[in-house]
Amino acid sequence: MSQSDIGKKELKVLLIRPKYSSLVAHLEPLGLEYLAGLARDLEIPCEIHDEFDRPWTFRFSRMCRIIKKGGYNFVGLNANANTVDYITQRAKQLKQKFPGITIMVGGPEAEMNYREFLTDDIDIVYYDNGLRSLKAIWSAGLDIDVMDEQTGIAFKKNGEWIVKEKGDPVCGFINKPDRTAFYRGLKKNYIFMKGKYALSKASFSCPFNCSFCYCTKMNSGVYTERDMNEVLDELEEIKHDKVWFVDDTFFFHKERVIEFCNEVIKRGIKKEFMAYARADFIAENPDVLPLAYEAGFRDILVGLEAITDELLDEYNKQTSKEINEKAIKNLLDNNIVCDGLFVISYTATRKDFKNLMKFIKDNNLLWVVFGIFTPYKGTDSYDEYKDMVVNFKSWRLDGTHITIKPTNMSSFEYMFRYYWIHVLTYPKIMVRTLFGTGYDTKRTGWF
Ligand code: B12
Ligand code: SF4
Repeated sequence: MSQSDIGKKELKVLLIRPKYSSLVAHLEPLGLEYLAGLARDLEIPCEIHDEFDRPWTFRFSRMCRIIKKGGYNFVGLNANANTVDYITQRAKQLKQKFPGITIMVGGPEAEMNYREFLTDDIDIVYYDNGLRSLKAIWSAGLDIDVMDEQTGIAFKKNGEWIVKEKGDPVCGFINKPDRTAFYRGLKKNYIFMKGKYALSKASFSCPFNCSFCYCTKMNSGVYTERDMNEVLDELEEIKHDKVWFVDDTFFFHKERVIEFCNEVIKRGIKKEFMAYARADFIAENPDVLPLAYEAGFRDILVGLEAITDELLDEYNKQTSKEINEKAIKNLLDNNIVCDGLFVISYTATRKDFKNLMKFIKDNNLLWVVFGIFTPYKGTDSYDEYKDMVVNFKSWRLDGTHITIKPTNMSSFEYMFRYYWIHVLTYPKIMVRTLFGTGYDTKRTGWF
């Protein structure tokens, strides 16, 4: 693209969320909704094309049709680790078909690994904390001098990539999301066996440092919290009864959690909440749980990760098997579902798979999610394992594929056992949901 293409444009923006296969959930594209909200405030015509709402077939021709029909001259793509190749390939195709279009990539993968997108066909890569730089460049119609003054973006000047330093961490959003895509996509919205959820985010990054975790590196690795009243106002505005707080650790500062719950009750907000918490917080603070239940918390996602102290130490989790067990018990005693998240190590033995099932049974865990250990680029684990990775293609980086060769069995047997633990656990979730007892945390049987 020539420089003249990028300077001072009347923008018409199409935001695209690439589709990837997911049985666990299909939820609103909250990141892009924040961009759409910004466009709305700046009076820039903008639409979200969420590929999750559309079939797998004719994806490119559909994309082209939408661009043509809407007259869009700016395409923004949301990137995750598992969509990098798709995005770089689509950018190439789009540039061939619409040479005058500006293509920008942002999102979680771009935030840390922006270099992956510095290709001939992409014009701007966005990796800043927050959307201040985007606001400036959109307001200026992509004026090259204004771009040069920003933080956290890479763009081309005279055919060369200019890479700007990332800006400071943020502790809030500069605009409200435009939830049109959420309400429009509600029909297809789901979390496996749980129903439809809106998303909200009340903090950024995580103060801990688990070796496999990408989240803790986000927002320049600085944990910050949004203004509580702003979050509560947002909740009141969401016209939906179930909300998932996608904060990496919602339950961190005890006083804040208590204040949040009291305010929800005081304001009469009647919603069901789901959120992430660490096992040590739940184990140490059972007194918060009755209040959390009263405020509406019904699901707490806990990264239990492993069932041995050795593996937990290796992940730098700073918890233990005992803490995990205590956390599960505290949640179940307080009628809150513990959604146990496990990472299956490449070192897993047959006995480990068996012990995992025993742990789940002994602790009466019903809701479980298993991910295969994946050393995402940008994490400490990647530095440690980058020489051991196999078949590290982007579409395989979704936690359901082997990227490090199992050391204690063949890849075939490992995958078989990985699927088998789902066969052993998921039918019970389905039956219990069918019988309306999926949230009866004291129940142990199948019905
Ligand atoms: C909710 C969630 C999910 C949900 C899906 C949500 C949905 N909307 O459909 C589910 C559970 C399905 C999911 C699945 C996966 N997820 Co996920 N998920 C999240 C989580 C917790 C929150 C995402 C969110 O809503 N953020 C809030 C919004 C506001 O932030 P945002 O999307 O980052 O957008 C901001 C910026 O990035 C930027 N931006 C975003 N897009 C764009 C585009 C442009 C053009 C620009 C300029 C800017 C921009 O602007 C936004 C506002 O500031 C994040 C954790 C996190 N800390 O982000 C992980 C996270 C995004 N997931 C991640 C991953 C890898 C996955 C998986 C692909 C694999 C896995 N093992 O988890 C799977 C897919 C598995 C499968 N096959 O189903 C990683 C991404 C790492 C990476 N390098 O890409 C994260 C960071 C967590 C992690 N596991 O480490 N996920
Ligand atoms: S795994 Fe959870 S606790 Fe650990 S760093 Fe990531 S978000 Fe924080």
